[in-house]
Amino acid sequence: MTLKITPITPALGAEISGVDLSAPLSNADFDAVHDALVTHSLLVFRDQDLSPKAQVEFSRRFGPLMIHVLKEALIEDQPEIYKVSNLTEDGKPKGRAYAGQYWHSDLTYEPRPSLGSVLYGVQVPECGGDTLFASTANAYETLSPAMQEFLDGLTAEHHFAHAFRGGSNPAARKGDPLDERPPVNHPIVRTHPESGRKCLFVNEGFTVKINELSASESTNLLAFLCDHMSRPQTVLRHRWQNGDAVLWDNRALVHRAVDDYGDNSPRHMHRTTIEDLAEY
Ligand SMILES: O=C(O)CCC(=O)C(=O)O
Repeated sequence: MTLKITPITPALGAEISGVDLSAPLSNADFDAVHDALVTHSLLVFRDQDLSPKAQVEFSRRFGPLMIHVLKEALIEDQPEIYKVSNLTEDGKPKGRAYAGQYWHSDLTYEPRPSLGSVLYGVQVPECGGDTLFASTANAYETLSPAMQEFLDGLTAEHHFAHAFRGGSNPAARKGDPLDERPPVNHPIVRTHPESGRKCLFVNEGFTVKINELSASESTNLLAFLCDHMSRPQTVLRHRWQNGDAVLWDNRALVHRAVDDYGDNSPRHMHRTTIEDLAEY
């Protein structure tokens, strides 16, 4: 099969055909996929038939896999797979329902956040349940030089519990292990270790505050940056088909799920999350 890469938008995303992720990729194909990820930040592989084991094996080519803090959403004998699902079995949720309905990059509340994620659509709604992705490299590059200079060197606090505070998140519920992860700090601008591009590294979901600013300066600047990151020129909307595997670069993107479907539209996805070993 010949691997073909077709860009989706100028800022981010490409569709890759000619790759079967259920079998081990040759080193040459893996290198091509890896390079395309660094260039486009997000890759769509259509019509895949991915077992949890095959998804884990493909994801592991990029680095060690992270185990999600929400243990009840993991596949029992394959805990590297986090289930995003609104299905139930014997009255119990089959995975995390309506996850990530706020802009975020995966696991920024960890001391070592994620390099990238693979989300595989096992069963997706006929209509709705899209995922939005936005380029944080493009966002940084379209700020004025004065703002770029101001941001360089600042740090922000990230906390898992933040996404569940404020009352606006329908996914919040009792029993979340909110305190299992203490707050951590990260630079708010990071240089991508492979592309060399500077990327904003704050997000609506997990970023609590910019440490060096007053409370109101921090709140307003974060609101501006999150707004700037989600301009239409910077956003790709992925419309899911069963069998889509989407690989994205958490160092260069934020994403969010769209809550426009209901419990009568089954949506069941498998996610793997790759750890980022780079120092910033
Ligand atoms: O379900 C989706 O579309 C995205 C879920 C999400 O945000 C995540 O897995 O981090």
